Amino acid sequence: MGNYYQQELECAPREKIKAIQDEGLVKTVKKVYENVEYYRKKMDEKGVKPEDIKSQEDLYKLPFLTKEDLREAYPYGLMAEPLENCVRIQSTSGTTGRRVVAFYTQHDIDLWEECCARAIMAAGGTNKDVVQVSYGYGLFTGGPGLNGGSHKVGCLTLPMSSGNTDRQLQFMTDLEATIICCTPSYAAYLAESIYERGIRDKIKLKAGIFGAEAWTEEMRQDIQDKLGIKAYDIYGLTEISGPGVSFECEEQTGMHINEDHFIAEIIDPDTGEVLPEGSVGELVFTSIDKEAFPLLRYRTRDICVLSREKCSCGRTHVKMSKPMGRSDDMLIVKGVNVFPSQIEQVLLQKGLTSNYQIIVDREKNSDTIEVLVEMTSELFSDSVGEITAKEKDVVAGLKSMLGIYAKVRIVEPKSIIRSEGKAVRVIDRRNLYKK
Ligand code: DLL
Repeated sequence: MGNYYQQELECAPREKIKAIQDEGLVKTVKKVYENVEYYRKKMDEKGVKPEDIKSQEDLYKLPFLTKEDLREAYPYGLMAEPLENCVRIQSTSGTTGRRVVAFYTQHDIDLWEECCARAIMAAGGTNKDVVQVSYGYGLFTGGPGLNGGSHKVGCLTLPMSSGNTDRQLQFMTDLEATIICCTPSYAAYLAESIYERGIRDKIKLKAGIFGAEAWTEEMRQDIQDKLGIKAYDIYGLTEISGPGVSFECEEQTGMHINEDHFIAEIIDPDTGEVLPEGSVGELVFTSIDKEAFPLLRYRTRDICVLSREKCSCGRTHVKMSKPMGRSDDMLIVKGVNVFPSQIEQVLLQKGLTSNYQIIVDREKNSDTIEVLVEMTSELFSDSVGEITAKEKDVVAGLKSMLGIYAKVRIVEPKSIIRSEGKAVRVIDRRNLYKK
């Protein structure tokens, strides 16, 4: 039987979970209606009052919330607590301008870190473990979330943050880290570096907790074989708290959603209709016990399936499959959320055309992104030197917009294939989503 952080809640009978969800939902709806004008307006527009929501069977009556709402309400428009009660913000990576910002009270931080503690214990973690946290720290939720979870379990925590592979490997071997938390692509890169350096026998890892981006079963197998560990998936998003919204147990057949904190629905991304259990659709979350930033029916844009099949680990919380794709065009490149529209904005700002193509690939387990853009007729007559200077200028513009390096190639007019219907803006050669 499993290793739990909060066994009573993680393995609670369904009726108990439903009771917790119903109570939390009613409370949260009332709270946001009374304290957040943005919600009040949205609910009034839909003609729904807090009294109409008596249990999760009434959830469908509430309006959806999207990333656009969060951007519109930026920065404080959705905060449900007075500022003096809030202690932290986190934010999504890579977007300039109107970012998505989430707020936390101390209660919200505790709740989030407890979810991460559950994930660490589900991966076999105890207070005897040395946990190396190699997700980025800062506005990104990966580092702070797993760091907090590791503290709660009582593990010795190495707050490495991302990058600097030499230093990562030195600490990993010197301190004999037993659990590593990072993106799956970085885990694969670390595995390769360990072999290159011939230090495999110095590695004491037993488990890895990998998420923040899509990864395949083949990648899991490869990382497990190379490092001799069990590799666990972890899912989450900044808007809902961060990593740990759901996590894998030893069965490795999907991620348990922390249902005592979040209600999950699957909807048809085109019509918004709630789909029956077992359907593939867009995942929607409602938080039921967050104070500062409770979100009702937040559309994640992640496509997946939920399963209530009994799990051998003893946990009763519903499981979600690995995300199978997105219902919008967001890409995750080097752990950074990238929208093609941001790239287009930079190209147009720099006087280029909107005939472009984005090619995402993976070389040596590291994501690469290349932007091909057709030159304008004015540029066509320019010298090679001028074109190279323009490319560099766009590289700098993209770096400042996205925070990552993207290769830029200015190509001849009309050389990017035109499609009959929707333009094919993105070619993702990584094939990370299972079809
Ligand atoms: O990526 C939070 C996180 C940090 C999760 C560390 C796991 C580990 P955001 O930057 O807001 O938050 O990005 C959220 O990333 O909607 C998914 O599309 C994607 N994503 C997150 N985890 C997974 C996963 C963090 N395990 C967006 N598999 C989400 C596939 C994932 N995609």
